[in-house]
Amino acid sequence: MTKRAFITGITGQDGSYLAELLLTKGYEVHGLIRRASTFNTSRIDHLYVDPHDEAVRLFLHYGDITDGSRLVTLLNQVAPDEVYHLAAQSHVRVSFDEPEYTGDTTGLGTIRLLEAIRMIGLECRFYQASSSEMFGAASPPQHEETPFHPRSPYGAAKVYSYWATRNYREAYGMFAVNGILFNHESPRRGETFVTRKITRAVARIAEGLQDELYLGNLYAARDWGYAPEYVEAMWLMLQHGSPDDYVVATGSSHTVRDFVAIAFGHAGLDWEKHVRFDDRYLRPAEVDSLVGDPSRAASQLGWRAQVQTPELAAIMVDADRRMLAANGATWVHEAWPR
Ligand code: NDP
Ligand code: GDR
Repeated sequence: MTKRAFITGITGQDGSYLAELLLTKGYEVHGLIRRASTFNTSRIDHLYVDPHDEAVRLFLHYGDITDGSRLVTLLNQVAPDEVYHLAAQSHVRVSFDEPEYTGDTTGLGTIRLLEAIRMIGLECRFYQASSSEMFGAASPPQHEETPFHPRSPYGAAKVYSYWATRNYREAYGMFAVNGILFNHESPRRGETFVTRKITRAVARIAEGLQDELYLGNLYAARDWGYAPEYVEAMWLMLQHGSPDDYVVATGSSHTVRDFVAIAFGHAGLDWEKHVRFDDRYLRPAEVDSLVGDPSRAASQLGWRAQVQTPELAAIMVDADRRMLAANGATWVHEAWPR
């Protein structure tokens, strides 16, 4: 029997890698996409097959995580075996500007989806994209039992979604899991997250198209891994015998300054000649240090990060340089598992 998956956030970084992985595994994949006045499917265009083709296994449906009745009709129609809930307003700095909207999408969106599943009596496994931002000010290393102390409206909304997921598991016996993923990046990372902002700038500076890069806090430490590996962990959680919550991380951390030095160094550039400070990129409250302890994922799922942060920075710089050389017109669809 072909398994059927439903992915919210399929047009994002993780959604695109997850769709790729599930199609490779023979799944029929259904994705929720937002209607926009411009195309927003550039990360998944390479997976698209004409719907008139008999071999088609990827289906896209308009909808929005703020529209509960649409989630009910859509889930009823698709009847998936596995639901991966990745859609969110995912930018921490932006969540301070748009706290109510972030609560509506990143927080309430999850309960809308869980409630839609419950209302129609759908027998499916549910994955919630929880985040290391829930730990916030808690001291590293952080693991599944570390108490949450979110430092942003985004982090607070993710804590709400985490507990909603656990509550539906405990209250209704749903196979619902939280993947508590630490930062993961790739050539498909959104351009306003710090790693991609840095690697794009490195590519442009190396070509003489730009001279300066403005950043905020260089001293925050993050546990940065490689996104294609992290979507594999999502899938493994839903194949496990029983539902549980898992930290997914590399187990080591670097500061933003380290990442800058590695990325510039990889292109033969001296970062101190190009990087400038701009306080507009500071946050009202910062998360100083995140380092995940992925022991549970290793022992129960057999999952371990392969790519560490220095190699990740090199992968991203190389990809951005290639994309720039190709006129920045397309995404680089690097072959899995690299
Ligand atoms: P992205 O920001 O790249 O993608 C977010 C996705 O959510 C996009 O497909 C976006 O659609 C969609 N979306 C946003 N708002 C809505 C809405 N109202 N209705 C429907 N869809 C919506 O995020 P990532 O791929 O990096 O992350 C995936 C998930 O994992 C997110 O929930 C994020 O918070 C979480 N996470 C990410 C981590 C990371 O390091 N990447 C770490 C831990 C958790 P559109 O393309 O139209 O904007
Ligand atoms: P984060 O990622 O907030 O960890 O959330 P981001 O890349 O935005 O910031 C990481 C750190 O870099 C510092 N920083 C800057 N950040 C941005 N975006 N732009 C800058 O110019 C800049 N200068 C310094 C930040 O202050 C911060 O300390 C990401 C998102 O993907 C979330 O959705 C996810 O849940 C978490 O990772 C885990």
